[in-house]
Amino acid sequence: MQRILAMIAILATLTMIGCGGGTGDGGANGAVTWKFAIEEIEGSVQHRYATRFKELIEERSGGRITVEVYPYGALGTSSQITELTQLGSVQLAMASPGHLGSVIPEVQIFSLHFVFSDDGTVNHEVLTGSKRLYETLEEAYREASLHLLGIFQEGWMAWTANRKLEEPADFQGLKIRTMNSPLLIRAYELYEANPTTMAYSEVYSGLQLNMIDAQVNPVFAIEEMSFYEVQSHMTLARHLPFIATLTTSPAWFDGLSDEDRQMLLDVKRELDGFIFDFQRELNERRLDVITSQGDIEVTELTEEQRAAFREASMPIRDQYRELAGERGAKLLAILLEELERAENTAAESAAASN
Ligand code: 6CS
Repeated sequence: MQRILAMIAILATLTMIGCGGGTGDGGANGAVTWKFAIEEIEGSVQHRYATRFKELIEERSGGRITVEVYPYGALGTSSQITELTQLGSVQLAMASPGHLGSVIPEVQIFSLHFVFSDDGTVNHEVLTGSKRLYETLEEAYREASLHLLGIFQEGWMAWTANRKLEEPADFQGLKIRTMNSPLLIRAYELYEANPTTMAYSEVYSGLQLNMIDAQVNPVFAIEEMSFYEVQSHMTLARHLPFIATLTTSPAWFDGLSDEDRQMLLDVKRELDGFIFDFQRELNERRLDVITSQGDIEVTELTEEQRAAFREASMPIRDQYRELAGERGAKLLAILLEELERAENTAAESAAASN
């Protein structure tokens, strides 16, 4: 019931600000508005993505297109934003795979621990450059009434907790909040934790009131959501980069003029590199804030400690194949192959430059 009431409130807001009609061919000069909902607050990686997107689209369309950015909270939770995109009430929205797992099981490939390269540049190349990965995943998005426009990283996920987390056994019984995805739950069950899901906006109070003991998010988010203020330990395990996807309403995307669609694709391509550099710098800066201002012990796991987690996480690959079916198995094979190829290329060019 609460969910239905929340959706009604959001739809009422959209009606007030003018949803459908405002996005069509618009007035006499063809003016249109593109509504862009994000899952993070101002100052975040997604916010920088959306504001740069707005600047570029408005500039290149000569002011004909206005992009309205709705930060986290304005139009509801991640799941509600996804529903609005499926309905076509917003044209563009960020959708973290961590919240999409029950809608698109295959996307949980981006929640697998210790599958990605330790080298962020290698991950970047594969996530933004692999046509096979994109096309296979886009098929699955379409079946869920979404169009997949882009995939990008927001930085390594880090664990914060009220205890040290240096080996899988440290997770035993730990009430850790994860995003709302069946595979993420299973991933932490493999470490014998007691995972639970809740909305992003409730995590801070959940930690403060000891309803949960731990959470997992990229460093920039741990800083801006103040999670580090209510936790005693932060662990950098590089088990998984936080990956976001940019989605659009399929009907809207297909109905764009050739010129506007090309402009959109060009801007998206430009943002691939822009956001990769931005998140790297932002995460570094925010880690400095946490270590210099926070009363939290920050630990970077050694390779030996990471190896113990990697081993404990291995069964998750079969669980993913089970949950995501044939297309999921195909996606995992593609991802592993592409990562290996990109790592070999990176190693070759490093050797050549020595
Ligand atoms: O933990 C979450 O739910 C959220 N974390 C980030 C960094 N972005 C969006 C997501 O909803």
